[in-house]
Amino acid sequence: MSEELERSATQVDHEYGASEIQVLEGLEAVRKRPGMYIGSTSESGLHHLVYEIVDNAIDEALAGYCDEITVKIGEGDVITVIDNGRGIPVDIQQQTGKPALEVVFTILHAGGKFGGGGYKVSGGLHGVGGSVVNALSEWLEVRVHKDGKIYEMKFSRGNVTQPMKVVGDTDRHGTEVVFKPDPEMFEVTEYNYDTLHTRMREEAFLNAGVRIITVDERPGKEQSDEMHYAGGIREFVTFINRNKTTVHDDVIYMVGKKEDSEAEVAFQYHDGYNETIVSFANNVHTPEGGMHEEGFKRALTSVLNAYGKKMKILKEEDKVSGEDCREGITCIISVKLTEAQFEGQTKAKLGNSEMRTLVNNLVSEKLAEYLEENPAVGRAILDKALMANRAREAARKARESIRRKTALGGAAMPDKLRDCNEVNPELTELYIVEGDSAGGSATQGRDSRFQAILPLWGKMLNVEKARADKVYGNDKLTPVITALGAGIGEEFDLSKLRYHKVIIMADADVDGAHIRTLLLTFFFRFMRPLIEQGYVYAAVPPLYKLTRGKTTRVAFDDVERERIAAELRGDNPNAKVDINRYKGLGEMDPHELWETTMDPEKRTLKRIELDDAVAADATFTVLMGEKVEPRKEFIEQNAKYAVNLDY
Ligand code: 1YM
Repeated sequence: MSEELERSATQVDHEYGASEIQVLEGLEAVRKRPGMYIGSTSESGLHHLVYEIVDNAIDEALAGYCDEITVKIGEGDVITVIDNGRGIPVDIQQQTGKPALEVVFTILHAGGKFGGGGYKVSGGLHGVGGSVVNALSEWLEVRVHKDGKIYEMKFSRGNVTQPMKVVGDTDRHGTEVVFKPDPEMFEVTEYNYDTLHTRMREEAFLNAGVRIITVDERPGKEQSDEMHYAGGIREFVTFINRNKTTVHDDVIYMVGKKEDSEAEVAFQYHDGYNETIVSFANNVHTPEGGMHEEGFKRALTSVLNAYGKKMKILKEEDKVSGEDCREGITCIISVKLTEAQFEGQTKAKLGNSEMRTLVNNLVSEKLAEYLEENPAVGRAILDKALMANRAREAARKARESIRRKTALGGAAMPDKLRDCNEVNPELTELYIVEGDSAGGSATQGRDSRFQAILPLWGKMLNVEKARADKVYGNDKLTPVITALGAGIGEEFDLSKLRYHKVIIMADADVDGAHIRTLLLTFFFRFMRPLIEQGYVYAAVPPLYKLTRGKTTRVAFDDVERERIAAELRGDNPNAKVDINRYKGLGEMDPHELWETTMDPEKRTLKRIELDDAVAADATFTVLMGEKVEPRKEFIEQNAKYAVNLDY
């Protein structure tokens, strides 16, 4: 059955103007395998529905007909997207004998982002997502304001429930799409305003001049924002650097075209050490980089070396490496092209080699010019690259000494590590535990066949304020690096990782949150794939212990505490139930710790997810960086989530 469906879906994909039956089967295929079309049916898929509709409005903006888009979450998590473009065409289409509007929302077009076929490009396959969103909505309504009339059409789960009709007069133009995601299709149906807002802000940065308005109308959650950046990706860089101390005032910006393609680059250095390069192709984020990033990196390195020599900042035999040139850079690269090829494991890497040439030529030419005209900026950037070069040399030596120590001693694991017996990393877990006493309980309570324990003690290094060589040589971090076995920084190699679950176990209080944040910052800056691949977890210890007579239970939050207290009392409202708050992990005996926090059958683990590297970068900068004011602000704003500060 499903094979048959797939075949008919493919047919609809390729034969535009399919029959009624095929239309239904096409949308049925979307409902059968929604993940193929929107990635997943989790929260991310739910939000993806909105992006598909917004993409159509953005395409209209790129075509030059629309400059305002509103995205609204209404009561019951109903989504409304409105633009002021030309309005989707309503005239009857030759091949199908139906209004174009109906075709847009009922025929599965080629080029779905997750299915086979090509990718959508601006000016190309217009409106591909409309039918997918329609198929996955309990209901969807569309109203088109065009040529003085309002045209309306309604659907339910992809089926027409009201054919297109004129419902009134208008003096505006544009498209309004309102839909309610089908609860039968999604694991969750509640929208997250911040998620939509962050994505819409990105769209506003990438499409200079387009005004995007986000509104949350749900009772108790009312808020709205208007985003409009005349400066486009320049303002994106300023935004990312907003809490950092910059090395020069200007954001360096360049744009160039060749035939149908366009490339835009904006960057600025700050006084930190990490590099943030965020690239896009046709407004689609390419987290794995690709040709456009390569072109930028090559050009940056060669221009800075040439300029350094010319200005005698670098000696003739000296050279700064690519990494040196990118230390502390915040850079946005955005290319637009007609036939984008996405490659890599997650289709998140741009494969078009002509983009390498385009960006390389653009940056080579324009950056050299810019540095000639702005020698103070040139000097500041080269000084920074030279400093990076020296530190990298020191770091390399420190790293080598770590490697030597590890190699010489064979399995020279840290003294404090209590390793497990199993050696297959897919089956093993490392608990990183705060404090020696909790470490002791964990060591006694664990299942030593597959659980290893590494206690941490003393003051942990804040890597956000330290240079790489200090990090490599740090006596608190070295045991972590050695125990994990996968190296660090540029040499980090996931295939050598000794445990596929790295579990941070810290107290459920502010100090615990601090330790957790310090460790996560370290992983994020120096072992990012560890987080990206989902290997890092936080253990969730209980907050309360409740005792009645010989019965003991634990609770993880206040609501659960009340529920369990009531259960323990049973029919006897006067029964005495002792409630104790755990002050820390160290208070639990080994058995309790195993039962509540370590037993895979019973424990709760939170996987640390990296949805958005830009947002995570900002959070770590604010929490762990130099500036005090933004940190205070962040903590005040997030005080009520204090325990979850780092997720
Ligand atoms: C809230 C969502 O879909 N806007 C939108 C979509 C289209 C047009 C304008 C449009 C495109 C063209 C001509 C064209 C679409 N049209 C089609 C199709 N907003 C939203 N605004 N006139 C209007 O591409 O030539 C698909 S999307 F295929 F019918 F032309």
